[in-house]
Amino acid sequence: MNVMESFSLKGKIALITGASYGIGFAIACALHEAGATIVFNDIRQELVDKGLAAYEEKGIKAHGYVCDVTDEAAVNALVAKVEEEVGVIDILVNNAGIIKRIPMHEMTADQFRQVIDVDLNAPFICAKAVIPSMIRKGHGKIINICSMMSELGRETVSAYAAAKGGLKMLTKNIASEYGALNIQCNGIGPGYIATPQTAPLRELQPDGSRHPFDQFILAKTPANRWGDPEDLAAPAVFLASDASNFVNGHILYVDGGILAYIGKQP
Ligand code: NAP
Ligand code: GCO
Repeated sequence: MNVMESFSLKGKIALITGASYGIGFAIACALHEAGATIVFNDIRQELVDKGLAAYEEKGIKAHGYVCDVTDEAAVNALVAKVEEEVGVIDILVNNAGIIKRIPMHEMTADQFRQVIDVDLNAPFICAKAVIPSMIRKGHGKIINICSMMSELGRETVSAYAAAKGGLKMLTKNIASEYGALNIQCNGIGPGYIATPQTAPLRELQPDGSRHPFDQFILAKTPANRWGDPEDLAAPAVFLASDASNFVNGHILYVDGGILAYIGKQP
């Protein structure tokens, strides 16, 4: 096959979870540019409407649904509805996620469970829902949005790190379990990306100076900048396409070099 053609997603149907804005939206736009039909969900109608308007503005006719990815019955119903109204899902991007920044000794078990539920249990639920049709169709691509916290810890994000570390291993296990059936499951590990999720870490100080965490991230990132959601676009197309057919169980870190670097010397 022609190399450039192997990146084409023409005729493919992609479901990207939690993709009304931010990283999911940028990935969905990229998959569309490569030829895929875009299906997304979000947790509230208001977000789905906002997403639909944003896709339309980019000339993309996306299919948007309300669905809580932690609700197994709702996810199964969503997948059945998408199969009926759009077609069988070829590509699943598990993007929906939450974070709670709370010191571990102050975090309740319930708060810990909420993060694990959205960031780890939900990717299991969504992958489980699409795999049977992928097996019948003879191929499938699952991309799990992991994190720096799949590899590293830091203060206040115990639940998030536990979930994203678990998601890395779920990725490897799906690859192991279904690789022989031509299903590839890989992860993308974004570095620090400028989205609403990280906005509190980038807020300007009252005196107009950069937030200390913002300065910390710049000093930890060889690229010397925060990532943009668009930085994840082409890596997602690679992992969604035939170009990556022999790549399975891999986490592609798109982090401006954070994981390679000890940090700026004083
Ligand atoms: P985000 O705020 O985490 O966006 C995630 C989307 O998922 C939001 O629209 C959110 O809705 C939705 N969502 C939350 N819970 C849901 C549920 N139960 N069911 C369905 N949808 C739900 O923004 P983001 O920064 O673009 O993050 C996207 C993914 O990348 C997440 O998995 C995140 O952990 C990961 N990530 C982010 C960064 C970063 O630096 N930004 C880096 C590495 C990894 P609401 O708006 O209502 O919350
Ligand atoms: C935090 C951040 C991170 C990032 C991202 C890093 O509080 O440290 O929110 O966890 O969002 O996941 O890859």
